[in-house]
Amino acid sequence: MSHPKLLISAPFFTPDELARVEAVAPSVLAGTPEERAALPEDLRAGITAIANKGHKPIDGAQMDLFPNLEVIAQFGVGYDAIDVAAATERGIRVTNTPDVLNEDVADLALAMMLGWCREIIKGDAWVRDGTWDTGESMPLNRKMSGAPVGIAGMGRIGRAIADRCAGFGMEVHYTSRSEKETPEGWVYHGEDVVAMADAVEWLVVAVVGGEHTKGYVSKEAIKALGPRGVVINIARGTCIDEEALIEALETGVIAGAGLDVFYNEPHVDPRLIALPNVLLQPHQASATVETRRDMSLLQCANLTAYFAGEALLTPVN
Ligand code: 8YV
Repeated sequence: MSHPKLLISAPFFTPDELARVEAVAPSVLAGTPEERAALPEDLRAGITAIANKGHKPIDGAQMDLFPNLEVIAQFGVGYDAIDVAAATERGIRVTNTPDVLNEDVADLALAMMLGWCREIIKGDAWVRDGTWDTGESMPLNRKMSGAPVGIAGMGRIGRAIADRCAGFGMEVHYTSRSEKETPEGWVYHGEDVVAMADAVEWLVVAVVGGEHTKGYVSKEAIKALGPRGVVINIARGTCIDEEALIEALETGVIAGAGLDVFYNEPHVDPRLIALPNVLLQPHQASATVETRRDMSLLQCANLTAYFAGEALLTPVN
């Protein structure tokens, strides 16, 4: 057997994805830091690339287990699990899988918005459990079209969400490091998420994860959103002050939330699970067959380019 050059660092790959990564180069699977540390030293020395998936951290110490490591290819647009500064210091390149998931992530944001305000899960139960059949009508719910929405983070995913919201006749506000070219009437709030929250009913979080956006949607921003406010998060759990969010949801400071990501996922805070005004999803925004295939293809294309000595397709550093 040829010496492995590629470390598959996470056990989360589906059989299809795994087969695709394994086909790139001779590989070895070591899902936990302990498993990686237990690999024989000469095997570790042969590893030049890591295929990573999921949100378990790869820090400098993990990188140092592989003295000849040159590239880490992340499955996902977010690379907050990887200490990119530590990688750069060591001359290790990092790649991700941007763009191919924009549409799906934006679709799920809108699905959560509509699902929350039109109470689609409750409506389904109303039919299934026979309540409707008794002649009882479901209580009226809330209109989404035309309402003001604030998108925190106008990157590629934020833009795809904003375009969809505009399609629903919503008044679009956004925060971003720089002002973007947008259709007329979209309101730019700089990076001031509190000012934006004050102006909208819906707050959709689409900022990049990582240390610099930790708690970006702060207690003040949540409070500014007000009693009709609904927070939607398809970014990272860390981007919101989750304690402040839970308190605001429990006390009616805001109306509700639709959450696909959490601070300590997959362990969701039981207080969120107990709340009827929260719509919960299992971090599935990019999880369609089509998009996960495209993410996998892009991750493998980066690894293939690396092993062929060609330019990386979507480098991060
Ligand atoms: C995936 C994601 O759930 O792309 C991202 O950053 O969070 C999601 O698309 C994740 O990458 C799967 O590991």
